[in-house]
Amino acid sequence: MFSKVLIANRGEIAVRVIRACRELGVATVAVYSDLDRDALHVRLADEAFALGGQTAAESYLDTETILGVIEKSGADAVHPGYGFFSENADFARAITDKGVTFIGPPPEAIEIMGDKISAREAAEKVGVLSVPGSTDLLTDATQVIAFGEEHGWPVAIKAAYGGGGRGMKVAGSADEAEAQLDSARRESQAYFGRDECYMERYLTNPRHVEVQVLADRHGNCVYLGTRDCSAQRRHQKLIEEAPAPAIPDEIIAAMGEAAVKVAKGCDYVNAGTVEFLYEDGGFHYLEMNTRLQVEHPATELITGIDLVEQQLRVAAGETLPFSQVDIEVRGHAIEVRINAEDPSGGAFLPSPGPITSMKTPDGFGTRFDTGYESGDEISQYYDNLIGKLVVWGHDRPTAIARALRALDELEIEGVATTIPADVAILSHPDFAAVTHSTKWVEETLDLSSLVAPRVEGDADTADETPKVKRDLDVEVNGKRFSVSMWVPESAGAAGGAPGRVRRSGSRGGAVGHGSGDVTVPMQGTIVNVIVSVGDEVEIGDPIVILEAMKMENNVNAEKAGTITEIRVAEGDSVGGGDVVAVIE
Ligand code: MV4
Repeated sequence: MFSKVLIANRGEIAVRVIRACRELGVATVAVYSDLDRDALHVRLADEAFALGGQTAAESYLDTETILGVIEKSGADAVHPGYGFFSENADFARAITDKGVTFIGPPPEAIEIMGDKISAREAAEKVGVLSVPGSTDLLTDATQVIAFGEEHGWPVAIKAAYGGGGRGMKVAGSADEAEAQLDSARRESQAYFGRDECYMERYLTNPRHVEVQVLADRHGNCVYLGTRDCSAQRRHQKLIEEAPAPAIPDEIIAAMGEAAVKVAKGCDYVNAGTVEFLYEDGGFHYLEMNTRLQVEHPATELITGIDLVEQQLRVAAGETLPFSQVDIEVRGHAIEVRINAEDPSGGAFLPSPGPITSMKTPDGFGTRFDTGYESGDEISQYYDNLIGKLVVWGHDRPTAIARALRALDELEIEGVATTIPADVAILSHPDFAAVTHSTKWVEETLDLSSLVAPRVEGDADTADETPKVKRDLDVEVNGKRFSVSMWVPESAGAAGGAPGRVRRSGSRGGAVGHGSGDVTVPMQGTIVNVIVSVGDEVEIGDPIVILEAMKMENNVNAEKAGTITEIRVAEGDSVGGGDVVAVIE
């Protein structure tokens, strides 16, 4: 086993990995951005190193700085968590070259699955069926038309280097082929910096079912049951459950075996997830995620297997301690994602800011994984996942009831959360009856009358005093050290005015009133400009779509009038408060 693991991540997943290491007697090294100086993962780790910077690019994604810290810390392994470097083959190679173990799959497997066309070919090679489609790069809409005429419409046009549904467009008929291909290319370019696309028959009402796999370096690979992640909105999962309900045992077994074949076919090692679409009793391979996923705890609760422990063990060269026949699925687990988003009216607007108070649920079968405590702040610069409620019940109705009970106990003040939307899903008869699909939240669930008032905590309970950096020289047992202290501004000799300053956390001035200047609420990327100069708009009409905090957000008109100016194009980076268009 390793002696010291560096966790190249933040938030709940960093905390999750630190806990597993602690139980195995492995020392932990946290890294942190300026904003995360006092974060829970930093508080829990044995050691912590500053990366500097605020945005993910300046901190958790700064390769050179992270590589430097890995060396400085003396860590013999790195756990990437999810996101950030978790599916970056170059990073995996860079640390392996230093003699440090990457706790994840071999870089070659990451590369095969990162390219969605080679990911299709990888399944084809081992006889696992994908959705009917082609592995040719699309150069012309006539290819889409020919495919649609032969296999039937609609046809999905997907980004070859995409993921998460971004850059995916659907052509319903031959006359939509050209426009949808152009649109898919543009969006792929904006998101991924390249525009290669391929196509598949589009399944109109599938469920998203995935299989957890685990492989060691000695050729052993098992599947650990299924998860259903159909309750999602705009490719952001809201609720996941394990096992995928209402699927015959023999289909589950066939899906598991298919997943193991795909994993073995690319010499996979470590934990991974093979995604399928399930429709009309049949399943189709979609792609493989070469990382530990957000929803892994649902699998842990139904199998009793600690996936992070097993990741560490197989990365250290151990043999899997079980084979397929030893794995039993018991009961039912549900994971509820709690995001700092305001779901009022079904809008899901990001809601960063300080968590003035948080009381988490407890009790039989109840687990809450989070990276925050009362007083911590959800930054606009990172993923806005506050935590994950994961419950186990001996059957699905028990798990649903337990999830609702636990959500009732969960109290979060200071930021708006997705809890009301989660409750709406869990208490809906369609969810109970498993008649939902990946379209259900967006097309059937009615969240229009949902009101999630932001619970404003007492501002004085949060530490709102701005801190400043003070450098000091100290001597410890005669040895000189330079230390940096972060002290309240008012405590320093120099510095700003004493006293409390109210942070502009609430909505960041995002929702101006009736202004003709259309501003974006936070930094992000423009993925779509919906209007043109000269268009007439009404209050509430979408003007641009901004991707921020992993979400696509409509930026809407706050007054009616004519668009006189558009200041951005697809793919542009913008900062909070930037004016993107003008209405007169
Ligand atoms: C599809 C599809 C239907 N037909 N491919 C979206 C995310 C990416 N992993 C693949 N996705 C889809 N691919 C074909 N040929 C429908 C989706 C899809 C989806 C998949 C999983 C979970 C949620 C989804 C929501 C919308 C569309």
